[in-house]
Amino acid sequence: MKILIPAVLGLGLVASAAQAHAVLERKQASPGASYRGVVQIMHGCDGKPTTQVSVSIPEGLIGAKPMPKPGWTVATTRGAYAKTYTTHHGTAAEGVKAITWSGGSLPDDDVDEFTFLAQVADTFEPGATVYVPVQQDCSEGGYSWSEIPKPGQDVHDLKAAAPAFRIVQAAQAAPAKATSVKAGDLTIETPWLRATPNGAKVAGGYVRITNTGSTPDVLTGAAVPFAKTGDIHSMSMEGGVMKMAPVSEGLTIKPGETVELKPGGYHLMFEGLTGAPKVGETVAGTLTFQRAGTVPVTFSVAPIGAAAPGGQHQHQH
Ligand SMILES: [Cu+2]
Repeated sequence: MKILIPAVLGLGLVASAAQAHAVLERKQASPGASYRGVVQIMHGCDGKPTTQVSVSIPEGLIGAKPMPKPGWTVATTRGAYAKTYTTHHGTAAEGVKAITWSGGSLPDDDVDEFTFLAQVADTFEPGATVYVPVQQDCSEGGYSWSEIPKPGQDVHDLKAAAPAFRIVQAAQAAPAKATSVKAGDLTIETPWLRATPNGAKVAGGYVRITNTGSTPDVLTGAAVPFAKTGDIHSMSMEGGVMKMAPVSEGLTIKPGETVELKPGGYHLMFEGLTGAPKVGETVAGTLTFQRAGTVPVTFSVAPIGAAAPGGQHQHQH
């Protein structure tokens, strides 16, 4: 966290808020993903070396584990979570709530890192900030970097703000598995679906199709195991409202042309859902063309509402 305000420096004043000595190196994590918490200790206490660093693991960071550190003794405190979480390995109702590294000596002028790993609960909403309070003790004195801004309060007004990171949509962090298929003259790239909440009635599917031949082909439908039907829809603005309509004649891919089905445009519309695709899964399905016939494809599943299948551009394989 940068606390210094250039305007204040311009006036030749010393910023009055203490500059944070404890910061998290990684500023973002995604719901359900793992988080590598790297606490950086930037200074000691008024010239005195840091001798102990204690990290409070906030609610929602599950299964925290410290990384051992040469020259330091690590200890953990376990406790019950506020709720039971679903993790990669089952469920967790309790775990490490605090980690303390002690017995070392980090000179005032040096910087060092104290690292833990944890899983981020999938109940966090993108945009949320997660605070990780840190107690820094020195051979003399110490700091409690544990203040958390109240609603409406500016974090820069705090004297000793807790280190923090932000929750971001998984699509920005998790690369999707890209699959490319050739069917006759067609190249079918990056089929993907949007995850749907349980109980959803429809799911959107997207894909990029290039016709490298000399004859047009027509995409007429699609199928996945969790939907009764798969049709092609168009999307257009009508009087300021997005309207979807079935494209009953199918979507023509002319020779030399690339057609991209994507959010806000042409898309596959799966209806009569009997299941819900989950982020990170792959779904075996088919696309049906007038000439190329029924072509097996593997859809990757991006987060609910994602605009693209993954953070990286998908055309490299
Ligand atoms: Cu639709």
